[in-house]
Amino acid sequence: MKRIMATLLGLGLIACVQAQSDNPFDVEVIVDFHEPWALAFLPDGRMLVTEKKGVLYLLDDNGRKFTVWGTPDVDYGGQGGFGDVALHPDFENNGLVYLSYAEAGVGGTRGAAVARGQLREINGRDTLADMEVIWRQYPKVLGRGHYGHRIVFDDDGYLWISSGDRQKFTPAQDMQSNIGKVLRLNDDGSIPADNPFVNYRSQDPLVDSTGVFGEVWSMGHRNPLGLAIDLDGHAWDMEMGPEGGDELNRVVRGGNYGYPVVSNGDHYDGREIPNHDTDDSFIKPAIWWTPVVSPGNMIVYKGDRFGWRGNALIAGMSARAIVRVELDGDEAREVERYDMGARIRGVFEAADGSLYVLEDERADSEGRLLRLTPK
Ligand SMILES: [Ca+2]
Ligand SMILES: [Ca+2]
Repeated sequence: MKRIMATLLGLGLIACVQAQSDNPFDVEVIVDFHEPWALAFLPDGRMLVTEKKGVLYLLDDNGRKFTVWGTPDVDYGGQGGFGDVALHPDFENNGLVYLSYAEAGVGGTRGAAVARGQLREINGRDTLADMEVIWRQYPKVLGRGHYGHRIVFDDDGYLWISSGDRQKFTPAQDMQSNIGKVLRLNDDGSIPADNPFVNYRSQDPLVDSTGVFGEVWSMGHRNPLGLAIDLDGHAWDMEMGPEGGDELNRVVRGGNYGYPVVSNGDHYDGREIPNHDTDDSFIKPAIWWTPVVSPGNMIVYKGDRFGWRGNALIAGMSARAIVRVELDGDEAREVERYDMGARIRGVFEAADGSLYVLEDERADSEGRLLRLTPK
């Protein structure tokens, strides 16, 4: 069967094959990538796509890929490498592109970082010039998991970063670190004066992590791979749970989402984590999933083309599907699930309301870019 599918793909008949699905959209295969992670649309219709191993591509209208130069070195391995890509809200005037990625530290430690540079053509090559790091996970730790590092701008121009717990559990509840948190920054990485913990001070006089407290918007997050702003300008995060217990949260100012004290999943070694309903001091998820979805990313759909305006769309890796969720105030419910037949790393909305999808991997590819249009 795989061989037949591959042959059909080679003949360009995939649209015909996939049209037999019940999904309310047609699927067009644009181009192949190797471990793609994120995508951002330029105002002229071209796209930036990150590959985890550390390559940033510009993709033109014809699906041709051009390497972008000047990007930072990444620590590739495990869950680490290039992460997200986002444009500054005023990109048309300042050309600024933001990248998140895993960065090596001393003694085998690692951490996510966010850098920005200006997209320019230099000597005929698309280049990110004047790259500067504007944020780092603190502290760097051993291991290559749970970076999180989705980045998104809200309607007021603040930069939001989801910072995973790095598989270290307790730092998600520890204000000496910015891991296991959702963060809100100014576009240059500085701390907005109205963030909830700007006046927090450590009780330990030996601790000097000045600046880290102020970045925090909410805490107690595990591995938030989905981060999106809804139609009201409010942030939501979608987290991978441990064994079970993926969760969607409306992220409120100063909120504590409970990890690792509570989770509707449990540890992989079988040890139980008390469920959310055992402790009212933490905010409960708007939705939780067991069996899990394993989110790649999440958007809130803002166009008109699909009739899904205001809904969250979650890229499901283990679910091998796009999960559509209705958001209503601080409540949410899953309304439909679209089987994609592959692990889905990301779903992205173009200016015209069409959807682009990055696959994580499949039998015959390491990750294709698809375009979805309503039937
Ligand atoms: Ca939680
Ligand atoms: Ca549990």
